[in-house]
Amino acid sequence: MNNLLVTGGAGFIGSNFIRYMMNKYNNIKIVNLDALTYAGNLFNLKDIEKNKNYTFVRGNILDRGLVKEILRKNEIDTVINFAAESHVDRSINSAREFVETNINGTLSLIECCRDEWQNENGEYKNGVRYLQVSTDEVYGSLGEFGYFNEETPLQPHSPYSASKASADMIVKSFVDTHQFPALITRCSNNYGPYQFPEKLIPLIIYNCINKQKLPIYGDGLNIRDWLYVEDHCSAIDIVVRKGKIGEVYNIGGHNEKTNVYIVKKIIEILNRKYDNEINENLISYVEDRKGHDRRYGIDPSKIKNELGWEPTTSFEAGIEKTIDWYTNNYNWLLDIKSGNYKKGV
Ligand code: NAD
Ligand code: TDX
Repeated sequence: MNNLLVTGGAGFIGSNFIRYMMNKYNNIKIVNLDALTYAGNLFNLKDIEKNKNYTFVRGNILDRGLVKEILRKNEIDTVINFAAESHVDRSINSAREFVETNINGTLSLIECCRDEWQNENGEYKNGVRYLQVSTDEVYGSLGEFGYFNEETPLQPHSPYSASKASADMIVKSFVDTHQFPALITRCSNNYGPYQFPEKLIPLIIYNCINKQKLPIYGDGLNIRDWLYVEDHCSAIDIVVRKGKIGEVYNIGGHNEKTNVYIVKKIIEILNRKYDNEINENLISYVEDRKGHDRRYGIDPSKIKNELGWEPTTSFEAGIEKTIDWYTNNYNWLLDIKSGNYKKGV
């Protein structure tokens, strides 16, 4: 792996991944292709933008001419596709962009890679790899017991998860039909710095700081399996380098919490460290999300046993670090909430 194309690198996980890779390796070049939708933000990579091994290109993964030019000009040997519409609530309001980027965008990207990487005898260039960043949501919802493993049937419920599941099937079909050198990762819920404040954890932090109501959907007992974003980054780094072509790897750290637990934990930490007027009176139970999945839980034994990956940040440490980051970077939150980060873009 020498020349990496990261798509969606100006978003939450993509920007953390680029930072992780730039800090870890000094011999890898990264091109970041991002359309800078509402979720993409160059403020996320301020500390990286001058690195000589890093290049940013504003563009859409659906732009075949641009994607092929990037692949050719930079002799890209590894593509990691983070680019997506990622918010479930938005997909409930309007699914079209999700189909466009998540399904058509993935298809377009892998077709471009195939065109650039495969010769007329059907052989691929040495060492080329494509990694599709997918999600545990493709498996649907669990009952009280059991976990998602890589053999769990796909049963997506939201337009978002259906679009991600469709993309996974397209990628797999290219592996099976064209021996396309792809891998798929399916991670549980991420949290950490630079997450857009529409998602539960940064939204609750922002609202607490501003003493606004803290909306909890339904009874608040839905369960998510939370992973610190840097642990997701280290898992992707291992899978893309050591994973077996054609395989799926689930990523998670057995850290299941109800939404009520998460909200109360954030209140407790902010009350202790930031402002003792932040308290549980701010909690407001609101109408449930349509089709709300009850529980996610990842069985990470494959990635652990086959590739030796394990998370290193406990939830207790990760949530403290995350809250410290948002309170120390409150201006980032303000810029995002006000839309200022889009000025000049
Ligand atoms: P995000 O919404 O923060 O970032 C998405 C990025 O993709 C943005 O920078 C956006 O500008 C860019 N983008 C969107 N459409 C594009 C297009 N057509 N062309 C180029 N760029 C485009 O998302 P995230 O939370 O960082 O998620 C990244 C990936 O990880 C997604 O594929 C998501 O499905 C997956 N994932 C996320 C989580 C999570 O908890 N956030 C968990 C598992 C998997
Ligand atoms: O205001 C809220 N109140 C609330 O109760 C919000 C925004 C969410 N919730 C609930 C819904 C979920 O049960 O909190 C839980 C987490 O919600 P989100 O942060 O929207 O995440 P989720 O829907 O679980 O999806 C996330 O994890 C998997 C990412 O957004 C996806 O991109 C990823 O694939």
